[in-house]
Amino acid sequence: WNKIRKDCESVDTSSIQRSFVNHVYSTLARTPYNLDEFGAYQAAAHSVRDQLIHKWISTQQHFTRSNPKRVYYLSLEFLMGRTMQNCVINMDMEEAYSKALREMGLAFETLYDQETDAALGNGGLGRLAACYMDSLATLDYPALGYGLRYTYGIFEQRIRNGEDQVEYPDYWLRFTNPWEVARVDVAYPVGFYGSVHNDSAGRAGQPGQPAARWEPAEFVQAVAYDVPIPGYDTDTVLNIRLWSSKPQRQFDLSSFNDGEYEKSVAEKQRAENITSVLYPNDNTPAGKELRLKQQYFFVCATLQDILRRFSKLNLPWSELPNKVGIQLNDTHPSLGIVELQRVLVDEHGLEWDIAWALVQRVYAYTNHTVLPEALECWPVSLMERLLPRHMRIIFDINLYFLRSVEQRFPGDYERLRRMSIIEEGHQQMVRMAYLAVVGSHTVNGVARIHSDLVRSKLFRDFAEFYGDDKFVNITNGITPRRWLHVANPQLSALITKRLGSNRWLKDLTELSRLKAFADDEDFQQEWRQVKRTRKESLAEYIQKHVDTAGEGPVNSEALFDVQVKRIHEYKRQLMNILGVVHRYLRIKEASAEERRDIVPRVFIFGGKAAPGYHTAKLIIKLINRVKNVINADPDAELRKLIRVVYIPNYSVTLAERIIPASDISEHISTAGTEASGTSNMKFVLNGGLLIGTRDGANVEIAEHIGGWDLAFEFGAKAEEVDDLRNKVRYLRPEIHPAFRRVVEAIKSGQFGDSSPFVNMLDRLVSDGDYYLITVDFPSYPEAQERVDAAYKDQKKWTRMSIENCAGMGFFSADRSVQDYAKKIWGINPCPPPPSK
Ligand code: 26Q
Repeated sequence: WNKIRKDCESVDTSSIQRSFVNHVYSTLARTPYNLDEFGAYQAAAHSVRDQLIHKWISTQQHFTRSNPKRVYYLSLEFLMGRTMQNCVINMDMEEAYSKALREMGLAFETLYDQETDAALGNGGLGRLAACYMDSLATLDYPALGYGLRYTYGIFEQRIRNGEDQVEYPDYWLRFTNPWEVARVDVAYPVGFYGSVHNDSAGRAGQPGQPAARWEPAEFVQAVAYDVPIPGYDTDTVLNIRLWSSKPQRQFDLSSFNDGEYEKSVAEKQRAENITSVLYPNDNTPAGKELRLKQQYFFVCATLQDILRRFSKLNLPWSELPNKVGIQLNDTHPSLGIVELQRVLVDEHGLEWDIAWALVQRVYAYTNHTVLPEALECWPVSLMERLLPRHMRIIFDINLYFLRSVEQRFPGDYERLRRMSIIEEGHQQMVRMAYLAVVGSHTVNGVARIHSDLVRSKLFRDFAEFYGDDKFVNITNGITPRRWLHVANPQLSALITKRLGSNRWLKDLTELSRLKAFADDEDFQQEWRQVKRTRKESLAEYIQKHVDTAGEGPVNSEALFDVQVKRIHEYKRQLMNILGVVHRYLRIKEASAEERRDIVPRVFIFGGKAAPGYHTAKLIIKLINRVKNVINADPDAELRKLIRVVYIPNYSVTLAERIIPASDISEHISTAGTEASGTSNMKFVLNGGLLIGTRDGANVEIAEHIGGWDLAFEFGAKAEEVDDLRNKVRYLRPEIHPAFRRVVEAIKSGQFGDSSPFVNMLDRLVSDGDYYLITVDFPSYPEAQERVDAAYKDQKKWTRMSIENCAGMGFFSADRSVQDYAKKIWGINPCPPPPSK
């Protein structure tokens, strides 16, 4: 067996060719004569998959034998993007595959474009989970990701009539998925609804020992699909286990006769419904019953799997926290806290307090937002119906928790009301964030400023109660493999050449050695050349794939100014487009003389709006209206100076194209609202500069690159926001004339019928400017002028660009997961034994 297996693992040219040809014939049932590019991709993908699976089996066997404490990363979202290139690069097989296929007359690299993104996430939070899996694998941590295998990922966005977002289903599994392994042998039942009975000992309801029996009324099956994740430059291959819902019983043949047939088909539909669609809400929870079902389905299956693995060790329950750490990616999987308590108490007979102490030592919770409207809350009535036993357990958790608070702060009922997991009111609600705090040993924010706000504002009472140590910061990071090496091979090669090795790919702090070359003339020229190449390639993409209404190609000599991210009021794409209008009006009135001094710009927008988020969709409409008018301005000289592009259907794969092409990117959220942001890191790593507020990770990026002299800062500080909001609301300060002029221009109909926008704009200049656009607006165009001035001095600009990139070592996801491992999980790397 071993000898034959070793044979299968070999990646010399002829083995790769044999494996490729074999997959063309026996997996695809095709021949060289009818093999199109997609078929070639599929065969290559299956061949790469075989390599992946060998290493994956070895890793899992090694973990089982070594039996270390493992960490389980629970996330309702994994925004993976494409897989093939990342796999061959991480396993160091890109050249081998390239050579093997080249000899057969095929260009391996051109096959990458055939792959559909796995887009099982909304944005930052889902992409973060994907980056962390890459880093966990690269650093050989014994980790396992858990998620849901949605049949439909984030919707496909198209722009209708050149202005409005319309959504299309993303049926990504259309042509089978080579990057997963169906595990039909790994399946668990999941129950919903039903009733709760006191257990035989009659303990239910008694303080301290509230065991009971839940009899669900409805069951489905969770079936496992495994997605292997190779580390870079290591044999470790980790696993993401995604659950798919299936009906519990297969069709009962005897019922086909008596009208039961339709019923059983309907039942199958109902079961499969649970994992059918990713909810497209980013930072705005959807209070839908099906979403809550998804969340419970997820944690119920996941915990059965984790506990089955633990039970094989034959250890006492007291050992659970020494073998199992569970990280909650936001509150979305926080029902896992309740489910573990239920299993320990109801199914394994542990005493409440003993079980609860274990639960708290197992879980840790990552918070990704302080926006009050984005915090997850569920109606008690819904929870009671769907999960009656869990609802009772939540009430009990809350009761014991509030009793302990009352002991510390006797008679402080206002405090109890504030801290209660149950929000009282017209409709009782479960505050999932409070549940997550109470059920975890550690809570972390995702950038320093955000973690400070989490501790001092959002969970202030809890920090006072538990002590500050429960609340820590782990600044987000990104994987340099995908976001530099894969996305920007030209820059990666240049850096490797200059540093003399590619060690920086595993230790990103190595980039700091680039600082020494920031003024080097030759290096600067090569650096600029890379950026130029990437801008030209994006210009080409826009020309080919974006509806430019015959406007001709974008000028790749112009400054590329990019804002790509989910559309949200707090991210202030509205302020950006109003700034564009301001610039447009200024250029229009400028003399030929003055125009000679203006830096040509291309404003590039991209991003999806949640389908039900009216204002976000309106902002997309406005951006496109402005775009259509500016790009069609009769003044040809003006059109050379300003151009607007909306790239539809922003995705991981598009990000890999857009980010390396940016000169400046916009991270302009109202201070204190963006938890971290991660694209800011990606842009800077690729030599783009930032314009931004003192928000999220911007603050730390500025520190690490050498201060705000190397980035363009503007706007109110987080500490000022509360006061400013009150001022705007009650005192109505003078609106800056430039801002008024922009609003008037839009209202005058210069960008088409203004009626859709009037409300949104009037709110800004009356008392509804919650995100302080009018307050920050004057300093925003002013910061843009500093950008123009810096860009005119190309030598200075290039130096800044190199210094920016050189300071990014800290923002590797490798550093982030090491922080988690040390500060939160208490786990160690478990590297594979050297292969003989
Ligand atoms: C919740 C309940 C029901 C339906 C949907 C949701 C839901 C889904 C996704 C709520 C929020 C999200 C996504 C949030 C998100 O992406 N947050 C971002 O996380 C990044 C990684 O930490 C940060 O960099 C960003 O600042 C933060 O906005």
